[in-house]
Amino acid sequence: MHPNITLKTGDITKEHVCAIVNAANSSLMGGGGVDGAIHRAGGSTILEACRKVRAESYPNGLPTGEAVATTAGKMPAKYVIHTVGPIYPGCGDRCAALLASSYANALKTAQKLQCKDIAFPAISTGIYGYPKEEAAKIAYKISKAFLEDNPDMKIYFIFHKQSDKEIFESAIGVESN
Ligand code: AR6
Repeated sequence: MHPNITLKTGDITKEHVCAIVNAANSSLMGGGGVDGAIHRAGGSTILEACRKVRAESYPNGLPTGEAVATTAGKMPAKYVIHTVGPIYPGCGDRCAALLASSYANALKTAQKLQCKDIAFPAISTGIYGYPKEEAAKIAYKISKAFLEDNPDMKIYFIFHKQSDKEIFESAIGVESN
């Protein structure tokens, strides 16, 4: 495991990091899963900020693979970085590239905000149906590549379920503990 990457189980809304990432949909108007949890925990200022982003920058919605930051409202994090992962299997031969873009653009956004730590959920692997092992390999590869140029960043992967953490570990070849 890369020394700047940490896997944890828990609720991402409680993470004390500069930025937490939201697995949003392109409307940015909230939803189920981690998106619902983030909007509930952060409060209405997140939705207000998302409405502003839509009106000013993305009238047709945030495209898959892109990322945008808002306040984190009442949560301990400073920012929420919203990204839209691909919907599997409809993403076809672009699935891997789109999921990689979600991770890479979220990391770039955190860097622009001068964040030194960021927490990710397992983007696309819930309601959007992306195979968890494949998604883990992509998340880890993009994170490691980013850390080569940004050795000060700390990256956390937060899993709601212990079994999902174990799938990630086995996908990247790490023993569970
Ligand atoms: N903390 C950390 N991880 C969580 C939490 C939490 N509080 N809650 C759920 N997860 P999903 P997607 C995990 O479905 O597949 C929404 O409706 C969950 O166990 O949230 O990208 C959006 O609005 C899973 O491992 O995101 C979109 O419409 C992971 O987060 C759609 O779902 C991602 O699952 C996006 O689907």
